[in-house]
This record gives sequence, C-alpha cells and structure tokens, in this order.
Amino acid sequence: MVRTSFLWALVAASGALASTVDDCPGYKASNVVKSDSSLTADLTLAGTACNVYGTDIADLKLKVEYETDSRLHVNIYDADENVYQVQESVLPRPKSQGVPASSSKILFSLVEDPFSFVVTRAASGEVLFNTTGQQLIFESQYVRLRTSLPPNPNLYGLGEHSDDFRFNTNAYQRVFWNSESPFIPRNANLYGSHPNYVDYRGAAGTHGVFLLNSDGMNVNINTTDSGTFLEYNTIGGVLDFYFFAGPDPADVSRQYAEVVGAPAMVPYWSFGFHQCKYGWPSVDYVSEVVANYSTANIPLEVVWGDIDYMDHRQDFTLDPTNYPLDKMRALVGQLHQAGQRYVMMLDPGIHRKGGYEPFESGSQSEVFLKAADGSWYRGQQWAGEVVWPDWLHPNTQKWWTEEIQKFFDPETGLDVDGLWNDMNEGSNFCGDITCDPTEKKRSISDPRSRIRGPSKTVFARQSTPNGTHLGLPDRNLFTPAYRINNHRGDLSDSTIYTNNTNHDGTAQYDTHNFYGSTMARTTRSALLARRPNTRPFVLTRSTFAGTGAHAAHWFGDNYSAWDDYRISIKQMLAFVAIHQMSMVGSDVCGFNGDAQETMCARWAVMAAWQPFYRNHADISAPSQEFYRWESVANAARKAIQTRYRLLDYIYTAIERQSRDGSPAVSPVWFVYPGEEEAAGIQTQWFLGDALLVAPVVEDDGTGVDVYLPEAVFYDFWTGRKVVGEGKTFRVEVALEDIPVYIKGGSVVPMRVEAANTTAELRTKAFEVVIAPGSDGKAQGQLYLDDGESLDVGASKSDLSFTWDGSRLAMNGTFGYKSDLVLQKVTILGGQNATVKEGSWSLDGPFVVSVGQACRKRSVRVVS
Ligand SMILES: *[C@@H]1O[C@H](CO)[C@@H](O)[C@H](O)[C@H]1NC(C)=O
Ligand SMILES: *[C@@H]1O[C@H](CO)[C@@H](O)[C@H](O)[C@H]1NC(C)=O
Ligand SMILES: *[C@@H]1O[C@H](CO)[C@@H](O)[C@H](O)[C@H]1NC(C)=O
Ligand SMILES: *[C@@H]1O[C@H](CO)[C@@H](O)[C@H](O)[C@H]1NC(C)=O
Ligand SMILES: *[C@@H]1O[C@H](CO)[C@@H](O)[C@H](O)[C@H]1NC(C)=O
Ligand SMILES: *[C@@H]1O[C@H](CO)[C@@H](O)[C@H](O)[C@H]1NC(C)=O
Ligand SMILES: *[C@@H]1O[C@H](CO)[C@@H](O)[C@H](O)[C@H]1NC(C)=O
Ligand SMILES: *[C@@H]1O[C@H](CO)[C@@H](O)[C@H](O)[C@H]1NC(C)=O
Ligand SMILES: CC(=O)N[C@H]1CO[C@H](CO)[C@@H](O)[C@@H]1O
Repeated sequence: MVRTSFLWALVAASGALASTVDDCPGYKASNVVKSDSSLTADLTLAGTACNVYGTDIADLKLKVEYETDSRLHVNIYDADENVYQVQESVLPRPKSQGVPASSSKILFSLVEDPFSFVVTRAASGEVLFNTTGQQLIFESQYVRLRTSLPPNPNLYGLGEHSDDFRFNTNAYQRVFWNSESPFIPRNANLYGSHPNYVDYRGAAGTHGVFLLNSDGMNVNINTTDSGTFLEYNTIGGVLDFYFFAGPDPADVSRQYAEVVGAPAMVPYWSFGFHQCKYGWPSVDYVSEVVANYSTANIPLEVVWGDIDYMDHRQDFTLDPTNYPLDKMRALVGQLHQAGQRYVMMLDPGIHRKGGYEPFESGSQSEVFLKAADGSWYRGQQWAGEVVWPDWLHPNTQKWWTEEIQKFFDPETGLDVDGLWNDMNEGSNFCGDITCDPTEKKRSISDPRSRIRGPSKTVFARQSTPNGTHLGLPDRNLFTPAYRINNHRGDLSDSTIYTNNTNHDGTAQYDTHNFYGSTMARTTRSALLARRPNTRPFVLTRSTFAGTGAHAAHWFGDNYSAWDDYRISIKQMLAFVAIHQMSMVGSDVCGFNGDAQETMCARWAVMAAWQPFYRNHADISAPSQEFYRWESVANAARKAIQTRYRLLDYIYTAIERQSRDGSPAVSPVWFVYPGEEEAAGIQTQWFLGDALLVAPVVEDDGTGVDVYLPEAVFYDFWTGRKVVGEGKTFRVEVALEDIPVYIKGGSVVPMRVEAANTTAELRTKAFEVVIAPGSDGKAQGQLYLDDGESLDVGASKSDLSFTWDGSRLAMNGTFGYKSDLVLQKVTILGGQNATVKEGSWSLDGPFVVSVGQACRKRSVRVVS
C-alpha cells in the first residue's frame, strides 16, 4: 500500500510539472486594427499556461508595418514591454516610410486563432514565411517560433559559423552565443551573432529574414515527414522581424543594409598586405621582419602588434625591456617614413591593480561592470585579474577615448594607424562561476598593490517601470531551463557572468552578444576623436548584426589546414554578401598549427582576392611570414602585385557597399540568380561585379574544377575568351597562380603597374581592360577619393566607363582632383586583343575611339 501511494504521488507530481512544448496553448489575436500601411493586434494566451521553460506571458502585442515597398517589419512583444529589446543606441532602427500594403512587394496575412502569420510575395503569391502549424511560445526565458519552408531550400547566413555556406537542412542547428572559439569548431557558435538569413529560390526570387534579437538562441533547421522548417528558440528578447523582398539576392543585401547599416568605409591603405604574429619577441625582431619583407621584395603595408608589446599584458603599457617606448616610436616613425602602417591590439579586460592608471581612471569614472555588492565585478584575462568596461555606461566613451589619446599620442606615444579589439566576446579565463578571479590563470605574474574599490553606491537591479524594455526581473540568468548548445558550456562559462547588470539596467544575459560590437564602436569613436576626419580602422573579433558599420573583422583563431583555407571562403561570402561586413578575411596560412609550404603559398595567393589580407599566427606556431619559403615568397609577390594593380577596382566595390550595401564580394548565384545550379558553390566568388575567382581548393591540389555560368568570360591572365556552359571544367594551376575570369560586359580599371606601398600606388596611371559581353558592349566603374578622409565631401569622383563596340566613353562626376590619367585601353575579344595607348585625364569626360588603326596584340592582361 505504502508503495502504491508513493508511486501515485510521484506520478501526480510529475503530471503537474511535466508540460512539454506540445502542451503550450498558443495565442489568439483580437482587437485587430488595420491601416493602409500597418496592422496591430492583441495576442492573448489561448489556454492554460504550459510554463515549460519559464512563465508564459499572457498578453502580447503584434505590430506590423510596411516600412518600404520592400521591407516588412513584424514585432511580437509583451504588452507590458518589460521584456528586453535591443537598445536603439546599440542598433538604431530605420524610420518607417509607411507605404500602403497595395504597393508592397511582400504581404503579411494574419491568422487569428490560433495566431500565426504568413508572408507572401505580392506578385506571385509565393509563400516566404509561414508560422502556421506550430504554436507560438512566448515565455519569460523561452520564445519559440517556427516557419515551414519549401523542400530543399537554399538558406544562407545565420553567422558566425564555419559550416557550409548553404545550410544542410537536415537536423542542422545554429547557435547564437558569442564565444572565444579556438580552432573555429564546426557546427558551433563562434565569435559573432548575425541572426539574419537569405532564402534563395532561383527564378522565384530571393528574400531575407532578420530577427533583431541579441539573446542566446538555437535556430533549428530540419526536414521531417511533414516538411522542412526553420525554428527560432531564444532564451529571451522579443520576436522583432524584418522581412526583405529582394527579389534579386543583391537587393536583399541592400535592404538589410537599410536596417543594420552599410559597412564603414575603410582607408585605402587597409587593402595593402598586413603581417602579424603573436610571439614576436621584441621590437628589434619586428624591425627584422619588416627588413626581411623588403629584402624579399614582397610589399608589406601594415605591421601589427599583438599583446607581445604590452607590459604584463596590460592595455596602454609597453614592455620596457622588449618593446621600449623610444624603440617603438622609432619603429613606427620608420614605417611611416616608408609609407607603411602600424596597428596595435587592445583587449577589454583592464588589469585590476592599484596604481595602474587605466584602472584608476576607469574606477574614478565608474565605467566598469559592478558586482551585486557594488564592488567591481572581476574576471581573468591576459593581464590576470581584470575588470570589464561597461560599454553602455555614459562615461565609458570619454574614459576610453582619453586612454587611447594619451597612449597613442603622435608626439609622445605610439602613432598608430588603427586598433585591433581581441577577446571582446568578453572572453574570460575564469571558466565557470566558481572561479576565483584572483587565482593565477594564463597570465604572467605581476606585482599587486593596494586596490581602490568603486564608490559604495550599490548598483542592484531595481524593479523598473513597465515599458522600458530592460528585461524581465526574477529570471535564472545563469542556467535557464531551455539550454542553448553553447560549445563553451553554460552561458557564463569562459565569459563575463550573465547576471551582471549594465549601467542602463539591462542584463549581460540579454546583451552578451553585442559586448564586443559595442567595444569596437567605442574604439572607433575614440579614433575619430583623435583624428576627426580620418577614417578609423578597427578590427574586431566579436561582432553582432550591424558591426560592419563600425569595424572590420577577421575570422578568429583558425588552423593552418586546408579545411580552414576553404572555410575562409564560405565565411567571406557570408559576412560580405549576407551580413554587411565587407572588410573581412582570415588569418592567412592559419593561426594555430604548423603552416605547410604548399598550403601557405596557395593561401597567400587566394587571400589576395579577399578584402582583408593579413598573415597571422599563434605564439606556438612556427613562423610563417611569406618570405620564409622561396615558393611562398614568389607566390605572394605575384599575388600582391596583381592585387595592387586591381586595388582601385576593389576599393570601388567596397566603397559602393559602404554607400548602399551592394556586396563587394558575391557568390556566383548573386550575379546569376537564374542559375540554381550555382546555389551550393562556396569555393568561387565574384570580387566586385566583374572578376570571378576560382582558387585551388583540394588539399595539395594542382588544379581546380571551375564552374562558369552560361555566359561569356575572359581569362584574366591571358585575355582569352572562355564561353561558360553552366558546368565545371578542370584547370591545372601552378603554385603561384589562381584562375580568375572577367565577366563579359565589364570594364575593369587597373593601375598600369604595382608598387611597394599603396601610397606609391596612388601615383600610378590607370589602364582599363574591356571585356565585351555577347552584345559586344561593356561597362564599369571607378571610384576615386583621397583614400583616408572620413567625409570626403565633394572631393570624390565616380567614373563610369561605357564601351559600345567601338568607342569607350568615360563620364561621371569629377570632384576628386588629381593628375591621374588613363594610359592604356585594352579590348578583349576577337583573336587578339586591341590596345590603344594615350593619356586621357581622369578629371573630366572623354571618348576614346578604337578603330582599325589600333595595334592588335596577343595580349596578356596580367603576367
Ligand atoms: C501555411 O502552413 C500551413 C501548415 O502547413 C498550411 O496548412 C497552410 O496552407 C500554409 N499557408 C499558406 C498560405 O500556404
Ligand atoms: C530532425 O528530423 C528527423 C526526422 O524526423 C528526426 O529524426 C531528428 O531527430 C530531427 N533532429 C533534430 C535535431 O531535431
Ligand atoms: C631575417 O632574415 C635573416 C637573413 O635571412 C635571418 O637570419 C633572420 O632570422 C630573419 N629574421 C626574421 C625575423 O625573419
Ligand atoms: C551573480 O552570481 C554570482 C554567483 O552566484 C554571485 O556571486 C553574484 O553576486 C551575482 N552577481 C550579481 C550582479 O547579481
Ligand atoms: C506592469 O504592469 C503590470 C500589469 O500590466 C502590473 O501588474 C505591474 O505591477 C506593472 N509593473 C510596474 C513596475 O509598474
Ligand atoms: C619595390 O622596391 C624594390 C626595391 O627597392 C624594387 O626593386 C621594386 O621594383 C619595387 N617594386 C615595385 C612593384 O615597385
Ligand atoms: C556626361 O554626363 C552629363 C550628365 O549626364 C552629360 O550632360 C554630358 O553630355 C556627358 N558627357 C559626355 C562626354 O558624354
Ligand atoms: C594575333 O597575334 C599573333 C601573334 O602575335 C599574330 O601572329 C596574328 O597575326 C595576330 N592576328 C591578328 C588577326 O591580328
Ligand atoms: C575544433 C575544430 O573543429 N577543429 C578543427 C580545426 O581544423 C582542423 C584542421 O582542419 C580540424 O582537424 C579540427 O577538427
């Protein structure tokens, strides 16, 4: 008897508790109010709360707006507006233009009971997003929404990851939780969060979906008997969706840029070749690296300082023995003299040490995150025990700017050209919440002295008024019941503890994913305060939606392996074309591990066709500067020369993206949206509109299977015409080479010769290569400015070249005054290319007639 009743009690208890997501009642819409351009409704829990991973929120609101003819905004949030919403200061939202539904390219339709919604393409009725069939769950620590998808969808984005560019749609999961991720693990969350995806449906059009939510999240994509779906599972925040109509892939990119911002324009010099290494032992050694590049006759534009330069790994200090100030100033001076640049690292963790000025001044300004008792919240980073800037505190910008201005003062300090933010996921060597931050972790020992604490005002989370979007009170901020598959473990493992409150009252639990992005933005503003009209250059490891408007990004601590070489292509495609971060690249030749000669040569060549081009390695990795092997040196020399000759072409593409979001790097299907065969191509890309790059991608490969769409192309190196057939063909490729094809219909501007620095390059004359399309015509662009001003005002030239079959017309705007000329015109096609030489000023329009008088040459475009 006793036994029976015990069992019964157990069953009763579990029966009361064991709700599953299937028991959740969903919501019912009421009070639907429609206008021409908007819809609002109340959503009410449609039954008994299931409370599976928190408390069901009974009352929600739905707000739908046709913001432009191509952008639909759908927000589902709690009626009290207590649930966290991403601050406007972090991601300013664009204004709605309030267009009537009748002129929108995509339409919203509401299903009232049970609540769901469908987004369709107006012209065709194609269903783009359909949440019918699975109940919405909106709880205090769990929000779920699912859309069904057509079979075998082509989905991209949801960065940052190291997986296929086009997702596997069987049991695939993307996790959003910014984490230090050595070796860029596969199928895992990495350093950044970009919760937007692009859905490519060939001739039926392409659209985009952005969930503006910074909370931890699992996005599940799976195919079952009832079809394919994509399901959002977040541990907080609201369902703030933007839908982008496309219909061309590049339209989606531009429409997304209208919401998160187009990438910041970067300086001309940043397209030069960069060299870095963690573990360069001294400033003398760095000078040797510079000299050895010069001896090897490999143009080196930018030298980087990793944490080696710091005294005991502390920001804003120099190792007095190995990197003393006088020698460092001399190095930077010499680099500048030679037209080269210097960039240095700053980590977010500030050493908690009495007498250490950045800590003392930061304490005084109260800029650090505070623990529950009002003391500084502490963790472990390179310097040892550290405190963490609260980038949302109103004093932080001023403090950070002053530290940067002091340390990087051109007169007394280090006159850097850019800054590098590492470890800014909030990477914490304190592995979990039992860690004692005063214990020694990976740091070098350092003297500890008396520490002045913060003022005793205890900063605890107040109960905040409704409507402030600060986050619900009384949540489990460490181990919410719904678990995201963070590869580091729990939310707070190896990062800033998620129960910390930011100055504005929000919790790290909700804002963790943009900690790094706000650091990068603060660094950018500091550089701007230092040099108000100079384009800042900031490289950041951690990113969030919209970070491109402030900073460049490298793909983190990869490995010196062919797989990582290939991954760098997929990551570039996703960041540039899908996430609006144009200035990106990998650590060339790999960060961790031993770079093999052949792989490093191939990587040196391949990465010269990516936007950000930097060789970097770990302290434990053998040296891999390009001059270390003859074959790599030869390959790099040729690659850099070609890159520099094309630098203005690249600059033009990057400038265009910074203007309107048109991607500077595109997957093949962006350029040929009709060709669905190209949907899975992730080893070739268009750099700008005209150049299709197809590197060797097999391990130690000697050739590559190139896919060319059905169109006219020209071999970039020989000028020979190649007619694409919508299939692949094999090309053998020498170690120093890389197949590149000019798309028919393009005019490609180049410098007539390369140079050792980009400053010198800027004095060289131009040539254009005309690659006629099947109609015999071609066109292209060239953008010119001073290469460094933030606001160039009217001092810029937008040149366009038009080839009609016999005449090259140049026209445009001519605000940038220079003595640059066009010196050579090469027309491809026919048996041999035609070349006309002359001197045409780029300060005004001109026409070049290219008749029979011109020399016919068997031309090599570039050799
Ligand atoms: C949305 O999905 C549901 C469930 O699969 C389906 O019954 C419905 O027809 C779909 N709506 C549209 C407009 O296709
Ligand atoms: C995906 O769907 C398959 C087929 O229904 C199922 O066996 C599998 O468990 C699902 N995987 C995930 C991660 O949901
Ligand atoms: C520079 O080159 C010299 C001569 O080859 C070599 O001895 C030295 O180790 C190199 N130093 C570095 C830092 O590459
Ligand atoms: C966060 O949690 C830790 C561990 O339980 C605790 O010591 C600390 O006081 C909490 N911090 C805040 C700000 O509540
Ligand atoms: C917020 O509104 C709810 C009811 O809508 C009320 O119960 C609660 O007390 C309010 N909270 C505050 C802090 O005003
Ligand atoms: C770079 O400098 C070297 C040595 O001064 C010179 O030989 C070489 O021609 C220069 N390269 C270019 C591309 O200007
Ligand atoms: C250049 O463009 C302007 C403005 O469109 C036009 O007025 C002018 O005629 C053009 N010049 C040439 C040489 O085509
Ligand atoms: C093309 O160039 C080759 C090699 O220079 C030359 O022999 C041939 O006559 C040229 N053909 C034409 C049509 O100009
Ligand atoms: C964690 C992880 O995925 N590491 C990978 C890094 O790259 C090497 C070489 O490609 C792989 O073997 C590792 O699995």
